[in-house]
Amino acid sequence: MEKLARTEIIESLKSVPLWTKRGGRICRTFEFADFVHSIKFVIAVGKVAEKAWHHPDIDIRWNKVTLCLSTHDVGGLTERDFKLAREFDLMAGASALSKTPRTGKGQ
Ligand code: HBI
Repeated sequence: MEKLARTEIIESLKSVPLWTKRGGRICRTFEFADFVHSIKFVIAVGKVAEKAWHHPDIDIRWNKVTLCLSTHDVGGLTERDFKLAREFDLMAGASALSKTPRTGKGQ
């Protein structure tokens, strides 16, 4: 899969407004009710990531989970990263215990 150009990244970021570009990665911090719900989310993320064979960097801090995505092979971002980011957004939105405010924008 091809590395996205700067303008393509700006365009793709519109589909995941809660994610920010940090260097060559896109990241989002998800907030949950407590540690148990963070872990449940991470387990669900792990299953989806393994199936897609595309794995986010994961940082767990009690009720907050930060996911970062990049495509190592190309040394940057591809459509695979954005596709998975959108999937993780849907999963968090579907979790009754997610504390992410529902803006109705892009979700
Ligand atoms: N996960 N996020 C991410 N990016 C990759 O490029 C990637 C991955 N998981 C497995 C994978 N690449 C494999 O193709 C090998 O690089 C191990």
